[in-house]
Amino acid sequence: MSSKVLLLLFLAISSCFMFCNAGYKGYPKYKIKKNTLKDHFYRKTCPNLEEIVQTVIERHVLGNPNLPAKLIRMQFHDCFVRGCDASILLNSTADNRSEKEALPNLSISGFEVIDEIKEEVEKECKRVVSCADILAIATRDAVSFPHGRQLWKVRTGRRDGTISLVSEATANIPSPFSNFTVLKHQFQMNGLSVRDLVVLSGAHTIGRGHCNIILNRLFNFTGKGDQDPSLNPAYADFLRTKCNGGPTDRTTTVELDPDSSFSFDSHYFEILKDGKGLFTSDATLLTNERAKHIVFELIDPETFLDEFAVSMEKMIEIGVLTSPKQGQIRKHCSIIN
Ligand code: HEM
Ligand SMILES: *[C@@H]1O[C@H](CO)[C@@H](O)[C@H](O)[C@H]1NC(C)=O
Ligand SMILES: *[C@@H]1O[C@H](CO)[C@@H](O)[C@H](O)[C@H]1NC(C)=O
Ligand SMILES: *[C@@H]1O[C@H](CO)[C@@H](O)[C@H](O)[C@H]1NC(C)=O
Ligand SMILES: *[C@@H]1O[C@H](CO)[C@@H](O)[C@H](O)[C@H]1NC(C)=O
Ligand SMILES: CC(=O)N[C@H]1CO[C@H](CO)[C@@H](O)[C@@H]1O
Repeated sequence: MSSKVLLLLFLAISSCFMFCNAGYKGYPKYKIKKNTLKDHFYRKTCPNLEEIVQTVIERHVLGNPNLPAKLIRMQFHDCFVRGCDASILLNSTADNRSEKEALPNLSISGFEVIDEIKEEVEKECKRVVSCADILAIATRDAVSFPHGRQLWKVRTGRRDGTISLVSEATANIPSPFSNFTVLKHQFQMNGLSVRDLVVLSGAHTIGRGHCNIILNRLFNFTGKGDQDPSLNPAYADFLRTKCNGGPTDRTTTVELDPDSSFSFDSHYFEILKDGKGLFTSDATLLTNERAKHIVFELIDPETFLDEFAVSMEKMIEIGVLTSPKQGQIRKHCSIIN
């Protein structure tokens, strides 16, 4: 090849590095790239880290069985905005409203548990362990606790971001009203496949959602006082006994996976198949043939847990900051240093 061709090739490739990830519609440019997380990043600098996290988490989960759902949702929201950099943990400042304030954060809680773990960790390993890693380990341990084994692997070495903007949360966190095409795209933007989308939606096997998010499906789907035809009619009747279209709908919640909302299992895919997915974003997984096929595969309990581990291990490494030049190790998880 002539040197001119090589130069052109080089220019094409290097400009792609700079611009190909440029995102769409105001998405921030997270680099989806190979990172340098390690199996035991803190082996030397904080050997007891995992034990400390596990001890605090188990105590809290025993007292609050909702915590696993709160934390895994927090982890998802963190990773979808600027990568898994603990930006979700930051408080608003005088200048900037932070991600926590975004509407999609509705009902995210558990921040104080992360703060408590950080405090414990700081006592033993001062300014060594990132809040992003603590969130990842804490989430894994909270969800895993009832199973008596770690459900997925958490590699470590993330650093903490310094920016948290409400506008980015609003733009990047998937909406419960979205259709399959939009969700697929949002996951793709984060390096996640259709399979990951379906598998990770399985996290809706635990936890609850607010009535006001499903009112359209129950009462006025097309503006003609009708209900969403993709919602199981008997289940819609049941939901209307909880969500009545009144003012309490802002605070009333219903289970995402009825009768099984504390067990992290494949039951979500069972009910989804029966038209009992709570949100449009759940039901829409049946509107695509490939996704629907995956839904049916995931009804098998062991397939679900195995695949969830694979997809979760991908999700928790989205856009991580790993170079010492990037980000920082926060002292307090809710403010930058
Ligand atoms: C596919 C796109 C997704 C959408 C549109 C979505 C949307 C929502 C919404 C609207 C809620 C209810 C919030 C409330 O009313 O308080 C919710 C709850 C929840 N989501 Fe998702 N979610 C998605 C994916 C995920 C993923 C990937 C995870 C985790 C891996 C997850 C975990 C949870 C959990 C555990 C809850 C229950 C939270 C609680 O009990 O407080 N979701 N989700
Ligand atoms: C962040 O906000 C929470 C809740 O408002 C508060 O409890 C916490 O003390 C704040 N963090 C810092 C470091 O001020
Ligand atoms: C607010 O966010 C902007 C954009 O990230 C940043 O440049 C600015 O320093 C932030 N201000 C504060 C007080 O955090
Ligand atoms: C999905 O939603 C987007 C945004 O609302 C819309 O532009 C698109 O037409 C929808 N796609 C389908 C297949 O309904
Ligand atoms: C249903 O939606 C339509 C169109 O948005 C609206 O005009 C109508 O008042 C709604 N009906 C009820 C009962 O909320
Ligand atoms: C936990 C948390 O910070 N929730 C916030 C989410 O956004 C709403 C609306 O802006 C705030 O009122 C909540 O405080």
